[in-house]
Amino acid sequence: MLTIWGRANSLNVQKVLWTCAELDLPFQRIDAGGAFGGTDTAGYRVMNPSGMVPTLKDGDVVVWESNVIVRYLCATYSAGGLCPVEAPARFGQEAWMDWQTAGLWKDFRPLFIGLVRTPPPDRDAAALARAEEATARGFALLDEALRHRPFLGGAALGMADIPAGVTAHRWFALPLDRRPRLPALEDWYARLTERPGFREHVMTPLS
Ligand SMILES: N[C@@H](CCC(=O)N[C@@H](CS)C(=O)NCC(=O)O)C(=O)O
Repeated sequence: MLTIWGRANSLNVQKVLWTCAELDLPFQRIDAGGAFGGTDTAGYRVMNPSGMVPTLKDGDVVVWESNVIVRYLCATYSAGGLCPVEAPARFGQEAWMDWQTAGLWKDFRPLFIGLVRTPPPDRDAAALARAEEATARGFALLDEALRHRPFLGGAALGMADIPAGVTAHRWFALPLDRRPRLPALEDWYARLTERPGFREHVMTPLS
């Protein structure tokens, strides 16, 4: 049985929960982070030096950093499935995963936090407009990649779709005044919404 530490409304925790669902892996989830706290203790920091969520324990193996946890689960339990065996295909997917953290979410996070977790009087309209533009550019890049294939790694869902898919859900669910039409991205997102694990763990109210 896997153990996952992290609050269920966290984007990074949702990546791990959805991955477990895709792989039919049973897990217990322990609320941690945000209002739940629990990430400042010495015991937690031994498992996850960053003091963030999520953290995964699989027997004696402890893994932290959400996209690394997704890679670990896919490589361990779905080699040749969600995680390609051949290096070119595998690292092609890994690139999208690193880009989700270092590019797409970095640009999108201020917009998400500003619109969902910041009271209207405290919002910085100029910063939100900049983040909205940068985020739209990021999703346009994903749209371009998805024009010639149904999923980021090719014909079937792969591990690269998980971080990007969780991020896309937040973008589509945000009450934005304008959102560019990105047909390939919209079709891919529609395919994700058909998956029970995505519906259960990712398509939850924004908070
Ligand atoms: N790069 C880290 C980022 C983790 C992260 O930022 N987690 C957030 C939740 S999405 C967190 O722990 N925030 C503090 C808290 O919830 O107490 C990862 O991908 O795991």
